[in-house]
Amino acid sequence: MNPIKKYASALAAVALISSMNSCKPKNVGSAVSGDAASKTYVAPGKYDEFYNFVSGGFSGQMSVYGIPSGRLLKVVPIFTVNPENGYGYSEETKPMLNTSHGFIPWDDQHHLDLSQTNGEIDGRWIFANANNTPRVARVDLSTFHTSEIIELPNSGGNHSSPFITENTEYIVAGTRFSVPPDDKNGDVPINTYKQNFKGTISFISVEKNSGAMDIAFQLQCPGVNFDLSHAGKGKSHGWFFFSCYNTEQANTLLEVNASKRDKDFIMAVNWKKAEEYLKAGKGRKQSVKYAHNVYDEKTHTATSEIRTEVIVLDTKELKDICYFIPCPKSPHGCDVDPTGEYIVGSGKLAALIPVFSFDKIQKAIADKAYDGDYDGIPVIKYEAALYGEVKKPGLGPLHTEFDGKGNAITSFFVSSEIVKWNIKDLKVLDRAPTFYSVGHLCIPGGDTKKPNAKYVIAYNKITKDRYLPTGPELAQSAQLYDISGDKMQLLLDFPTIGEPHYAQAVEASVIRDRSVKFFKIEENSNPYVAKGEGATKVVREGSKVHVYMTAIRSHLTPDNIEGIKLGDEVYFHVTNLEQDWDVPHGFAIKGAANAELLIMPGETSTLKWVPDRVGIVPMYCTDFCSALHQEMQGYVRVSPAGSNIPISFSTGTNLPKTDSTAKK
Ligand code: K7E
Ligand code: CUA
Repeated sequence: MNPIKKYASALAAVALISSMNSCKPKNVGSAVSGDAASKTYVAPGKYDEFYNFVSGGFSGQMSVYGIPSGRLLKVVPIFTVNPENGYGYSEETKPMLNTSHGFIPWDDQHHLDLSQTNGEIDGRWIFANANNTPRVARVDLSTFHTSEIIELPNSGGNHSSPFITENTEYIVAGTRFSVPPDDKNGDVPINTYKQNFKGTISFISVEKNSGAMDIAFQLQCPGVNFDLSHAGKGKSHGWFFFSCYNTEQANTLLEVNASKRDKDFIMAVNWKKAEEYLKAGKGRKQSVKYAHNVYDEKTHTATSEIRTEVIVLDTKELKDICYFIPCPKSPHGCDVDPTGEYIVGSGKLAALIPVFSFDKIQKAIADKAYDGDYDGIPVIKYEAALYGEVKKPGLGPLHTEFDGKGNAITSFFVSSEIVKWNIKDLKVLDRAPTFYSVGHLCIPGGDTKKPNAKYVIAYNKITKDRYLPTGPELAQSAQLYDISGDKMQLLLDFPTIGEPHYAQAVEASVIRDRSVKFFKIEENSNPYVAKGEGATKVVREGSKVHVYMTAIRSHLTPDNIEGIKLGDEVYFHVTNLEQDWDVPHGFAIKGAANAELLIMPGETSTLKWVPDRVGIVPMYCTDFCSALHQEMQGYVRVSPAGSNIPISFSTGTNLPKTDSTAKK
């Protein structure tokens, strides 16, 4: 074919797929049966049975729902500043969003994975990826605080992440965009992709007790797009599987140019082998720059350091780490069943679902059943790795979760449905429409060794006619299905925050009793803590003024402050003295160019304020903390730059005596 014809035919193929985007499921009217309401009704005062942690997509946050009610419990800020509670605005939390590019207030958060022990969810942490400026975060599920964020060098768009090994030994981060390595001259023509661009996969170790993350090593791989991944488990523990697309190595119009090959790859990674090479000193130390940010629950303060080295293993030179397995048509989801034997690849443009066998892959490697290599990496023969194909499952398969009873459920974006099929005989058992264009789906524990297959939740991209209209942008949405019987039954729609991608769910009992209720004030080691009202003070250090303030129902101490001058930088270090559950105080001051603080009991938080005019400035508590919450307020007096008004502060008295320079 001449290039123009080839281009045209590829375009036609894409147009066909695009035209399928508007497929609507049939039998819409009969989708919900009469007992759905009772199955999702959680009576007032009763708790939900499951926590559901849902990625926020372009909101950069994670939201937490109760299942089966679909009630929103909390939004946890991870990569995006959150004025609601001061995350990323308070002096203590700003370092969490530091990167090698400086402070970044936003990211695109796609996947979450709960920590596991022996392949089961242990309820300690949940990890999150950042898809724009490559990072991985750890959220502590005793506080629901983001505790740690690590940036990833040699990467561009951390999409296939943060998938976890069965004992949380590692979480991985595979780059979506291949890019020139950070220590190479990146000032190259973009069309030198094939020569200069590399794909990097990071293995981030997680310390057993503290959860502390560290980049253990990186694998330098051919320049393709890594999309999703899952770890082996059970018999395949020690292996990791990544879907890749753009094996065409296109750098422009990927819609067409990365959709040409009949098959792309799933990359199987023997990470135990990589560990051996690492121990044997086969890694190359590479100088790079990446941020590592840690939040300390004792000082209630984050610190950020820039690290300058990673160890890179070259998978072209170091044999037996990586193998490519052909997988039809731009694979997206890459999911491993609870036994660890079956690896499911979902080609976005494929009309079937290939299921690969771990045993067959091992045999293929032993027999060298290869179809040559791709950029130095052996390509296993498709048939040699294949267990079988699910025929005509639907259009546009994306992601698969498992029910632990020998079945898989796959989402289909184009045909807007979820489809249940049997892993052994690869027969389709049931299908249910989604409204509409489902992306990820989630069964509690559905990517672990022990799923709890009561429900599946579908996270949809398009809602069209499902909710009251809200202008051009409609609500994003999740849908809950009962999968306890043979037939999947739609129970509930609930809107989500941001755009939901992957989600995790777990029995509430695994997490709820871990909740920290308040921070012990005697353990507060923030350098600016005031452990009682007697310790409050206002201290001038040149043009910086530090206010050591306390909050308790229902006053701030001090609540009258004078002697602030134009040109000062004022730091309000507010300690919440309460020692009881569910009594946060807020703090805000007029004209502050950031956000409020929301201070948990026993915690200290700091708001920076630069006054911009002379006058009296109100400040107050923002959280309705008691019947006299509206009384929880005070004033700051701002004087001209050259003024000689001394610093003074008080609560409940009018000391100091009336200032002589004040106008009568
Ligand atoms: Cu399918 Cu970013 Cu996991 Cu979304 S990705 S759907
Ligand atoms: Cu404290 Cu309102």
